[in-house]
Formats: sequence, C-alpha cells, structure tokens
Amino acid sequence: MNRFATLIILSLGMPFALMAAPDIKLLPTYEKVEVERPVSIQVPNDGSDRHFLVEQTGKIKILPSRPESAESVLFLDLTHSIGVEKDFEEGLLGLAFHPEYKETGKFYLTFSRQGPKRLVVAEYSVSDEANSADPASERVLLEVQQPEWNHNSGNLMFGPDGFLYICIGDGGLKNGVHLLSQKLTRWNGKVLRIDVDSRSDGLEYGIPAGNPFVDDSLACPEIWAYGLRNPWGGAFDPETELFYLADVGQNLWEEINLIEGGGNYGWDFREGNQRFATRDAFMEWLGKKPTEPKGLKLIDPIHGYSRADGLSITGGFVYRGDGIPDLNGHFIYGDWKFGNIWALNYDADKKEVTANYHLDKPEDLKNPTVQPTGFYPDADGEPLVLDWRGAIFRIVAAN
Ligand SMILES: [Ca+2]
Repeated sequence: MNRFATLIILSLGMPFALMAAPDIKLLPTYEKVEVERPVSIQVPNDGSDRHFLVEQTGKIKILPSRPESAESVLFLDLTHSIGVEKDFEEGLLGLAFHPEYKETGKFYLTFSRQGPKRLVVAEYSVSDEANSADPASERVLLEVQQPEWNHNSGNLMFGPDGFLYICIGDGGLKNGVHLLSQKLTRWNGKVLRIDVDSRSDGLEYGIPAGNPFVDDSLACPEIWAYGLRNPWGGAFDPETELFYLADVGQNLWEEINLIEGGGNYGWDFREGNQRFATRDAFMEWLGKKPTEPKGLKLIDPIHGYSRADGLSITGGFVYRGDGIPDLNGHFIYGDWKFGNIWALNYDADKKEVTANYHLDKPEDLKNPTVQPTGFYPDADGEPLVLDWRGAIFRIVAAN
C-alpha cells in the first residue's frame, strides 16, 4: 500500500478496526408477516407501542404486537396514488409521525410521482378508526422536481425543535451532473426544515425564523443544510440532539455527517473528505474553472469507508436502549450491498470518533445475511434492521 493510500485510510476510520466489537447476533423477527421492500419502521409517540412498517412499493402496515404472529394491519395503501418509473429508488420513501400524534392524528410521507417526475412531501390524517389512515386526507406540502429516477432520498424526521426535516438527493444520474447540491436556489441535495403547524405567506407550511437562509433573497428559505448527494438514513440522538445523517457516495467514499444549520457538506466538490476529481473534469469540459469558490467552508464527514467495505451506506440511529449497554450512544449503520453492520461512537466534547465497531461481517459478500435499507429503534429502543429483500431482523446481545 502506498503512503498516500495509507493516509487516506487513516483519516477515514481505520484506527478503530482492531477494537473488539460488542458480541451481537442478528435474529429474524416478524417472520410470518409479508414484508416487501421495507424502508422504514416508525413508532408514534402515542403510548400505543405500535410499529408502522413502510414499504417502498406503497403500503404502510402495522406490525403485530406479537412478533410471532402473521397478522399485520394495512394502515394505508398508496400503491396506486404514487407514481414509479423505476422502482429501484422511487416509491414510498419516508414516514414521520407528528410529535403530538395522539392529539393531531397527523403524519407525513415522502413518495414519488411522475409527469413531471417529483418527490412529494404530504400530510395525512388518521381516520376515525385508529388503525387506518384516510387516503383522501392528503395535503401536499411541497413537491421537489427530480430530473432523474435515482437519488430521491426522502428521509423524514422531526427534530427536538418540533420542526420537520426533509432529506433530498442531488437530482440523480451521476457525477452530480445537474449541479444542484451547491445551488441555494434549489431544494435538491439539501436537508430542508419546515414548520408543519404554521403557514408562511402562500405556503402550505411555515418557515422557521431560525432557518439559516431566510434573509438571503436568492436562497430557498426552507434550506437547513446543503452539499449532499443522496442522504439515506439518519436521526437525531435524543440525548445529545446531534443530527447524524449518512450520505451515499459515488465511486470512492461512503460517509456519515453531523448536520448543522447552514452547513455545506461538500458534494459535488468533495466525495468523503477527498476532492471529487470528476467534477473538475466536468467543469473543464464545460469551459469553466474547476475551483472551489473562495471562502467556501465545507464540512467533512465524521467518518467514511471505502469500496473495500461497501458500496452504499445505510444509516442509522443512535442507540439508547438497555439491551446492549456497550452500544449506548453509538450510531448503528451498515452497507446495503456488502451487508456489513457497524456501530460508531462520536465524542461530542472531543469532537472525534472514538470507536467504530464492526458488529456483523457477512461470510459471503455475494449473499450477506442482510442487505440493510434501514436501522430503526423499536418501541423499547432496541435496534431493528430492515432487509431490502423483504425481511426484518433484531440486533441483540449474543449472551
Ligand atoms: Ca460530503
């Protein structure tokens, strides 16, 4: 290995590879429930301890209270109202319950529609019957133009501030070719922050006064952070309130970012913490200077991994359960293609990563135990892993 490669690897996480990981095992759960392309599991804050499974193909199912049971309940079926040209990355993509779901009965979804191709963020309401939603209650909050079928993102989460955070990919294709992530006039390649409980002039939502670009007449006031490629999986740590977000890379680096208001996370000037050379070549081809604008502050990821460990990162949430004490405060994430699962510890005081445990390493990379599309806490805060091929696993302590 040459010295340059060693330096890159050291800077992106290798020193922790030799630390002994907590002993865990992956257990299949809800095995009798029909699961198709799961992308999210959400538990509303209403004391019911119900687990809502989101399927990319358009359904939201309430999982049975006993994991051994086969009886899921169909909460909402959007199969025929979403629009999918290519189902690999389009479809029903995100769900977030209103923080006061018990009182409001409202929840929020992201999904694809066509003609024109777009990512829709919409509000829905529960019907009179608690275990079903009313499809006619749809209220579209905003629609993001999507030039391509890929890189939609669509992750949704409420922050500790009560605002809704919406993750949006860079417009797709490859090489950041649409050049949208760095443009503050567009929603693509951003995290947006909106207030679903108020209305700003002419909008179906409110713009929080503290959003970083509200005073910039050339910027979309919804933007919270920018310079992202295709965020897939993230969460606020309920204890530190840090916002972890995975961002899928292109050719070299998968990354984990800590999202701050106004932060620029680099794409498509950088992939991981390296310069993205393809952009330079592209800009030269366009006859433009391939330089980063002067004074532009780019925030590097807190962690990244290379093609040696995976192809497409899937976040993630910060574990605060009781079952695996060694993982307390760790961000659990994995790789969709290789099936690796890790737990990363970030020390907010020291501002550094202090551990990155390799929790599960498949023996056969071509046929991993799980191809994770999401990691979510169950009602007790214990980790659930969604498998792209249609299964759900638990992470439990091995002993
Ligand atoms: Ca980045």
